[in-house]
Amino acid sequence: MNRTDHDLDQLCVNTLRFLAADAVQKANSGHPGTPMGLAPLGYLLWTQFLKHNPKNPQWPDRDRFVLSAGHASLLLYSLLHLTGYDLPLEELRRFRQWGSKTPGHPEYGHTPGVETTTGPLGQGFANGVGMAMAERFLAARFNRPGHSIVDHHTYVIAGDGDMMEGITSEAASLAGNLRLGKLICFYDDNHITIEGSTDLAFCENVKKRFEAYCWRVAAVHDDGNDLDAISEAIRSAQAETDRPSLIIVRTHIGYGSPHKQDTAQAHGEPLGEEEIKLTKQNLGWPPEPAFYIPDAALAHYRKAAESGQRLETEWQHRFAAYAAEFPDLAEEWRRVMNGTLPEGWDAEIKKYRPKGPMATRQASGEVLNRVAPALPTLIGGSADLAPSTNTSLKGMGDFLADHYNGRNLHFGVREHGMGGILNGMALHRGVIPYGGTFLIFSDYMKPSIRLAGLMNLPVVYVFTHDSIGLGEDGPTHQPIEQLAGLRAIPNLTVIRPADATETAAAWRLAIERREGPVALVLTRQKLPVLDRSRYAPAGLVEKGAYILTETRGRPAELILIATGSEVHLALEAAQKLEPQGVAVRVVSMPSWELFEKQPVEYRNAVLPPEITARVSIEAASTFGWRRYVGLKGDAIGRDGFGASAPGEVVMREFGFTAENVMTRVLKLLKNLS
Ligand SMILES: Cc1ncc(C[n+]2csc(CCOP(=O)(O)OP(=O)(O)O)c2C)c(N)n1
Repeated sequence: MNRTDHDLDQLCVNTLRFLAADAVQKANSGHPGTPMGLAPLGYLLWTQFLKHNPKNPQWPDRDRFVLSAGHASLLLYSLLHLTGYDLPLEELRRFRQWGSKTPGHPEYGHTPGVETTTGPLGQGFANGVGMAMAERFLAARFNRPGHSIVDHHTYVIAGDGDMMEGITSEAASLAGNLRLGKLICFYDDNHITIEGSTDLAFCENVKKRFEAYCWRVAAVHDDGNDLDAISEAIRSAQAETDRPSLIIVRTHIGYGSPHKQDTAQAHGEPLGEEEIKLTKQNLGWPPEPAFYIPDAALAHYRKAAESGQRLETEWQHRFAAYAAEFPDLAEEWRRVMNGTLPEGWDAEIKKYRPKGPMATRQASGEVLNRVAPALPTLIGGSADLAPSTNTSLKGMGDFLADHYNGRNLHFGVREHGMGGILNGMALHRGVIPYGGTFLIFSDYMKPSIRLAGLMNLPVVYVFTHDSIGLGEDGPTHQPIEQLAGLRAIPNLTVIRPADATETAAAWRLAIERREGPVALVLTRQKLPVLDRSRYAPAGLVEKGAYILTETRGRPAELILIATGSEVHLALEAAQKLEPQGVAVRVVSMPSWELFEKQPVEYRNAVLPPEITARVSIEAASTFGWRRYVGLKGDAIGRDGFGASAPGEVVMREFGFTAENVMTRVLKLLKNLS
């Protein structure tokens, strides 16, 4: 490298460093030190290796970049601005301010070029694994000899915090097993976290750990400034096709700061006006103005826009040649990348007639397998519970290292990893991802579910064994507060269908929902199939709640509101109440969220405000049911833990019997009269 190149490199690297330091200083909030340490890597990766087009952040075959250490957001924002994305410098000046495009942590859908929301450590790493899996699946499905239309890398930058979080271990272990050669992760090994040195809590050998996960591991020692060494490491990682790569880069947090480099102070607070001045002096940077971008540096960064345009144009030509030879596949590719569903995809749902009493998990498996042929990029699996969650796609092969076109994913016993990976797959686009486990273990993946909601991702969760009714496995496996917890997550639609027909309707809604995740909550135990010639149609699931049946000829004086398996209990209780002169309405309420979306007229028609005698029945925590039963109503549920015994016994012992419902109802009516 000659002198001029070196100077230009340093200019570009320091531009990044001081944009971060100045922006945090101006906001008086944020994390300056990590972008300063990572600046050389960020500069190299984004100007020489990352295949991206700043003028079209949506180009489908771009490399994906994930900043898992989301607190270092200014590294990403600065790179986006410098390389020519639609992120004006003014937005960096407004870092962390109301309405700016530069929120504290990167947010998907908010800032052009941000591929995922990161901040909760470890999630980004798992997203990267999911993106790399989606890439391999789509490559296997769509590429043809001589035509590679899906062929890109996924790059992740992760810090010590990411490495410490369990989700990273889960996702890394799976990525190694799947031999995801196009996944390249950088570990920002700066020895500092918030409380101080990593020695306080982290002595493990990350290199050996990742080698044990079947990754290729390389280390760049020095001080993270050796551009040649970093380049060499990236090139070798790109040449590796058989294993994911981890590149450990020893960096220094707050690089260049005379008093704060290598200290935890550089992690999460502004350097201070005086220290910034000293740091600029130290690195030969003019103290003024703040947010200084030398013309030569900007010009160099902006070359990314030109080369990106060229790369995309080349890809467009390749795609045109592909489309000429494989018009149907090309059409399908466009469709799946747009996230649109093929015409008539739901024909089999319409035809579905359940054969007899069955668990809703079984109905779910049947429906899933009926729609799968029409949705070639519907892929999913479970955290080692497929036989129980009924999530296997029969005859569609397993997604394995040497078989990336299989549609059955095996996440292993890694719920959290599965949650983060599903998000990454949805973020990649092109696939409809689903993942299953027992409802109780949704707790193990909550942080990822929350992020799916936050990012509006179309991910489907299949949560089975949905109540104490699961029986013998006992209280460790019997969900109580999980439904309430899931319902509290914004933008997650929870659907707990009452029978096979509602399950089919729920799957249709789950597949059609593009703007957020859906959790299907399903029974282990058999349930009767509601006779739709007697009751309202199952399609009404889309309203969230609907009148299933009511006493003929008299206005209802009492409403029983039930979900899932308890709908049958409500019907039984209603039958017993009618001869006693009580006019009952039974409302099936598979989804609170869908009901809340209905116009007030509809909601009032189903739950008329003047009928205050209301009883909810759900074999779970009653938390939240006051919303629908009101202060005068009653909520039948289970607020303590469950117990180990056959399901019917547990249900009976905890009061889920028609007799108990009757008793509670009659008591309520007496109190109200
Ligand atoms: C799941 C999660 N737990 C805690 C935090 C709070 N937090 C943000 S950064 C950080 C320390 C991370 O250390 P490291 O990855 O080494 O980052 P660096 O100090 O290099 O910036 C913590 C604990 C978080 N963002 N996410």
